Amino acid sequence: MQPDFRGPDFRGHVSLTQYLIEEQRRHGAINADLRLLIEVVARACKRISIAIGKGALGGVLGEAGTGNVQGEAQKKLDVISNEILLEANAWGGHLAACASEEMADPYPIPDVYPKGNYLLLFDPLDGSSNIDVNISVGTIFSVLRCPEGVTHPTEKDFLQPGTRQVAAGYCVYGPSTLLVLTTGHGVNVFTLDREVGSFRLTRANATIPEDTSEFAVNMSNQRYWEAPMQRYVADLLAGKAGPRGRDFNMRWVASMVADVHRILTRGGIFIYPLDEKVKSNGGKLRLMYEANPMSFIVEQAGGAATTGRSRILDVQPTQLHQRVPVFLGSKHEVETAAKYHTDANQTTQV
Ligand code: P6P
Repeated sequence: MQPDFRGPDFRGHVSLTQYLIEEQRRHGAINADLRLLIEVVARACKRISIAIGKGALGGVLGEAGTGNVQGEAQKKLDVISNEILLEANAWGGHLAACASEEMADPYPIPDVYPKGNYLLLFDPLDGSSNIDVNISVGTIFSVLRCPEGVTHPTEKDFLQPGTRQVAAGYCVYGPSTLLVLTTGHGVNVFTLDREVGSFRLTRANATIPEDTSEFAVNMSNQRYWEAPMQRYVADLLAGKAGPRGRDFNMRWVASMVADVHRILTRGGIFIYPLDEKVKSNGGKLRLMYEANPMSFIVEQAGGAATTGRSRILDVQPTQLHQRVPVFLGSKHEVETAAKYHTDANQTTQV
């Protein structure tokens, strides 16, 4: 009987490589190319973690003096992280192209290298506005299959709904550096062992509690929210005396990776709703390399993820950098928040 590396006996002793080989050999869940892709991304995240860890001593803090396709000023580490991921993934022969929050167009694998069957999308450094104040940030990635027969993918080849993801993950650069990964068979958490330089399995089959008393939202946007969101949060804030019958706590790191990891660890609901400020853009968070990978992970951990009106993973993308409203986390709480919106829709339709 082959060992089950997800068992409690193996916690902390199983490397990411051993785990991925087990997934390939025993479960047939991944193939050699996808295993290589995940290992290459993990190695790139290790390099990003080292760069971040140097902080002021590495001369990597502050603005890069450039802007990205989102119209945001880039931090030096945004650019460095993006370059690390592009360079790491160029030569392995596992990818056809990459797409990044930091680049307007997809990045085709140079013709000098062999091409593979996967498309990699990433936010190289999510929450980078927190870098200069030493708060946790992260890398988010999503993996799609390249359409059959396409050797030079363009934007339209990336426009696949989140249900087509074959893998997704994030690396959170916090007090410890953690890699959180799903290949569609649950969610596993790996901690970077800096002395050895490898990720070790530290939490197998992570699940999100179905109920919570903790919500994450940027309250300073309250005056811009739609009516259902106003009502939902007002009921949370009313606490024990209100319709929810219990008190709620609030957290907002302004780093999606950090907020989502807290929710993966102890439950909660993360919300970036449609509001008057972001309505013209369709929302704040990007679908392809923020909402979709995080939704895949959250659903694989037993949680839920919706735009408030529909399942995020079902959204058919129309643009590479399109944005969506996001409600994700503890299943029952996400369903409750969504009901405020669907009830409002029915009322307005009457
Ligand atoms: P706000 C970071 O820029 C980000 O994309 C997410 O990581 C984070 O949840 C959100 O934006 C924070 O937005 O409007 O609170 O600064």
